[in-house]
Amino acid sequence: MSHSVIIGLGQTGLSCARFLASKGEHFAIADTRFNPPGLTEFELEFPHIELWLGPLDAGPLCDASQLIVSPGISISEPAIARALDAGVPVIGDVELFIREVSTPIVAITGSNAKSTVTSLVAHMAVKAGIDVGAGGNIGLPVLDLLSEGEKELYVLELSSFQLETTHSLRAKVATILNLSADHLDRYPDMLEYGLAKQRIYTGCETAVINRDDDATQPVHEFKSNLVSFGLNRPEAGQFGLLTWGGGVWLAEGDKALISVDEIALTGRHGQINALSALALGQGAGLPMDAMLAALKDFKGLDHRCQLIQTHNGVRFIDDSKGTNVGATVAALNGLAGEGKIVLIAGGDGKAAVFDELAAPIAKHCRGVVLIGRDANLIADVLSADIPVYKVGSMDEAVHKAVALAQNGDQVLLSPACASWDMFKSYIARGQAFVSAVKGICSAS
Ligand code: UMA
Ligand code: ADP
Repeated sequence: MSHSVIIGLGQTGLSCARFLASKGEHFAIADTRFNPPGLTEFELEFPHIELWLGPLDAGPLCDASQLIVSPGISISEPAIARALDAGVPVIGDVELFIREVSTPIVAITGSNAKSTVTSLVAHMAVKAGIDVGAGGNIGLPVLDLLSEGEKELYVLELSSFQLETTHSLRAKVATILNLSADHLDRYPDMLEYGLAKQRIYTGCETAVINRDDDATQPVHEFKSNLVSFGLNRPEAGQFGLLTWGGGVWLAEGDKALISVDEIALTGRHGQINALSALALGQGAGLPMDAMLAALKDFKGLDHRCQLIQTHNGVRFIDDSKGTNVGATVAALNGLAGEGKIVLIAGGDGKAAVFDELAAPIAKHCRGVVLIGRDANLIADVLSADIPVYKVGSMDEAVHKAVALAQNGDQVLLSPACASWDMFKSYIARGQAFVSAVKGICSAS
């Protein structure tokens, strides 16, 4: 009998199991972990479905009619690669989703700013009175969106891992927001990582590219519309910044749309994120007045350059979602102001090279406090002129940062690393920072 094998029993695997069960399809499920996070829920809901835990066995995978692989496990895993070689189709949850819906899709990838821009475009659609669903890598498996019935528009955040197993995406509008080193523990090099992201443009009606980042341009033959965003003055039909009436404005061509002082997102990277969302929203057919209204009240998401508190003239900023070098560079450049920055960084670097941190740290930082597994790798690239301290916990890191900071400075948690060596997630790491900050501020 034809049957699928789902690989991975996390959020994605569970959503795939529920979807296949709702269709009355046969399937089995496998996870390399002996105690995957979805186990208890799965056993309760699907007591009679075959479940294989521990190292993957190529035999049953080669006998499957298709493999539905979760993003957390690589398709180059030997047992999956054997099945692929044997001609077994390998897909993911996003492929199942797009085969199921006919609604227009806004598809968003990039190394950074995906969740912010996904949420902002969805917020723009809500302002326009459109019934919109947002999901994907942002934390809600796409198949879970189906429980609310088909929407008028989907805004999907797609990771390179999800794109690798997606074959028939035909987005109304698609973007690679930016490309910088990440997940090099999963890809042999930047080329392969970038090619996985390029899959977002497959069959799209409009591609939105970043003028300041060539790696966001489609590399394969491309005949659809191309719209760009960037921080310079835009050509006709493109999005950018222009100076008008003594102020700086977000603009489309030579048309000033909204003053940067009126948008709720802050910093240079806030402006670029607003511009990319305008380009995407326009590609999806959203009215400009609703998009501009959304920019006025969308303040950004938690743990992304989020102001926690100001105490004794020092601003404390939680950018725990700064999980790669590109994000931390953007945060440092975007937040730089009159005072200096005391940076708290470090964690699991996912095989990254940290050299690009050196210049913005030399320019903007008063000192750096390092935590986590790859603290020494970061310390090694920093100029000898910058005071660097290595500590063992978030509490110690915040104490040290407070001791270094002066009136007018910012204490910024932007680790340039994943959190997994010390915390359950970037959220737990951000919460640890916030509670340390609150503790210190209330005590002094
Ligand atoms: N794993 C195994 N064996 C398996 C399957 C998974 O060891 O057989 C491990 C992997 O090390 C992986 C972890 O389990 O790190 C989770 O993998 P999963 O595929 O079960 O993850 P889900 O719970 O389904 O969550 C996934 C995305 N996780 C990953 O891509 C690692 C979530 O993105 C996403 O929100 C969710 O699907 C819904 O779409 C998280 C993420 O970290 C936030 N994404 C990366 C990023 O943003 O940088 C790409
Ligand atoms: P993603 O979902 O891609 O991880 P988020 O919206 O969660 O993106 O933001 C992650 C981090 O990226 C933020 O915490 C911030 O440090 C950084 N960031 C925000 N905007 C940009 C940008 N336009 N370019 C580069 N980095 C950015």
